[in-house]
Amino acid sequence: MALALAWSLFFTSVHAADWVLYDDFQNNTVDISKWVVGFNGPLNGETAVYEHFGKLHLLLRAYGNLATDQGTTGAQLRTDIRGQSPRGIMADIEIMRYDFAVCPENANGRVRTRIGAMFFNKGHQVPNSHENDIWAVIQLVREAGSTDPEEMLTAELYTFLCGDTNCNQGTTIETLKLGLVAVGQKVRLRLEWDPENNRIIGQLNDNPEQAIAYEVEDTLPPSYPTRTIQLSYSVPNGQCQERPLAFMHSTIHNVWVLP
Ligand SMILES: [Ca+2]
Ligand SMILES: [Ca+2]
Ligand SMILES: [Ca+2]
Repeated sequence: MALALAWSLFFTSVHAADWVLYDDFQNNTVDISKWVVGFNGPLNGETAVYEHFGKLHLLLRAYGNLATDQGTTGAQLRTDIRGQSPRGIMADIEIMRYDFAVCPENANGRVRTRIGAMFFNKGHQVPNSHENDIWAVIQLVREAGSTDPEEMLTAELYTFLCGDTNCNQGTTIETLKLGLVAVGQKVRLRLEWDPENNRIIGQLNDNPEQAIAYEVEDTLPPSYPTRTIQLSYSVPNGQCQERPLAFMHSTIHNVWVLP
């Protein structure tokens, strides 16, 4: 027992020494020398990004498209790390609230807050395209059809081989469940690229770390070296009694990078 404690203290201190605090959101202003804020996709609704008393708030409320009964509508609110390409991102995140309204016959969609990175390209870069970039993510996600208890989100690590310009299409390499997280529970997410051992590491709080191994080349940089924190949704189109809706409000308390 004493030995186990000593080891855990040892690893905690090594861990803390390597990671560098990137932002703790202390001055009520989003620092544009550190972050590029953007929005991808249509916005049928409202969105907000603001810093308030030590936290970055991300909020998105969006509705399905009434013009069609087919498919889903999705978009993402993104805060990208500006001008550097760390090989890890770690963040303290709390989901304040989420909400869904979907039609029973088309209960598709999800809301999620995620940290993600394009760490490398597998070897055939395409100009002005994410094709062949490897997209690695830890997300706190609620699926519209989830049978989990209310107010619970799944924390999962996944890696994806991008197959088109914006990485909308591609191939999932692997998805690993890291655990369940409650609304209002502040958690620490750690995403790290380990090129020496050909793997992407994910960790939730102090749980044992998990990793997705890959077998592709990892010596080329990605086309766009993205490091990002995002809130994104997809919601079914069409109309039933209640118009389909997705909502999430998240707070990011602190962000660290592994240079
Ligand atoms: Ca600030
Ligand atoms: Ca903070
Ligand atoms: Ca390697």
